[in-house]
Amino acid sequence: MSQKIQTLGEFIIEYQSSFRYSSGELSRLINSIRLAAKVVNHEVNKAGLVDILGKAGDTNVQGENQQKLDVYANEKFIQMLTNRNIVCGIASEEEDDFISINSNDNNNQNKYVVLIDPLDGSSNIDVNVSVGTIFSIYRRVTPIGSPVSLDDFLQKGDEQVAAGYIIYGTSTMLVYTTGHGVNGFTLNPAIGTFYLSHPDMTFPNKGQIYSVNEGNYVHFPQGIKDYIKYCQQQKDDRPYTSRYIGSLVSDFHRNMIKGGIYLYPQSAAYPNGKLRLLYECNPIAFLAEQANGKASCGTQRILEVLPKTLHQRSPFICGSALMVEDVEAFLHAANK
Ligand code: AHM
Ligand code: MG
Repeated sequence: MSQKIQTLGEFIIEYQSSFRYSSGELSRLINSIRLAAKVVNHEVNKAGLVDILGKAGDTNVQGENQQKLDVYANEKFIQMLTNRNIVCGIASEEEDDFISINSNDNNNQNKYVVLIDPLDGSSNIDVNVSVGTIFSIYRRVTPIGSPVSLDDFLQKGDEQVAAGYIIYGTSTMLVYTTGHGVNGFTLNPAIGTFYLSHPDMTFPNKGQIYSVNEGNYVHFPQGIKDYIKYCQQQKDDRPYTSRYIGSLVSDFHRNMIKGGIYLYPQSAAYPNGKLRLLYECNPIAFLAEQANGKASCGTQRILEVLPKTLHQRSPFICGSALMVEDVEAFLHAANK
């Protein structure tokens, strides 16, 4: 039986009516992300060939070195979303403050804000390892036509309208959800078209992969240490396999397909966890839940956490549902 080949563009049009609020605006927004993804992909693929590697010399709001491609990706995504006039505000890992679009002329009738990590895991670029873009989309809470405010960005993850990532790996994929499951599209670089390659992606309920930076082991909470020991124990389907790329999108992507769990708990360097709640944890958590997985900060669903600041960090435990439940149980037992 021949399978219908569908491009991302066709898919967006076909499923537009199933969006929570259907006006075509969200479709145009996802289309812009698709376009920016292709532009960034082109540059990422050239990274080994042209003199673009190395530090740009700036540091971002978290005090970390920015790679040149971080800067490039940040500019491209912001440009694409701004020029096409489809959002009213953008927050980025690489920007101290959110960006309000057309806030002075009261003409901005757009209702969506985007939060983005333009190039996550960028320390991997120098060594030719996969990196990713993560995005999260909300409806604004302030009145349409007024300037956006911080409240538009500080919404619980549960309020997300859409979220996704682009993985620049052995092939480039765009994976996203609008709250109706998760679908993955692979780029054919020869013609610049994304094709539906992974329809309805789901986590196996349980897997045998754990992904964590074990170099931080001694600083982890006791419950996490206990869980890691449990993963290593010779019993039943254990020991599990340890796989850690150090690039959230890639680790998540592999675990979703094969079954597994990603952990970034509190550590000495990052007492509140390293990952940013708004543009790293929330979009990945939304995808995880839409794919039958789970995401937790240890004591609560990530999507229920009420954000207080734009660049807030959170411990992050995400993956196959039964494995996340196991970690929560270990944490609970250790805290008794
Ligand atoms: P970044 O936003 O500075 O790239 O940091 C986020 C990345 C994640 O992709 C990855 O999972 C994690 O940091 C790796 O951190 P570490 O090197 O501490 O293990
Ligand atoms: Mg990041």
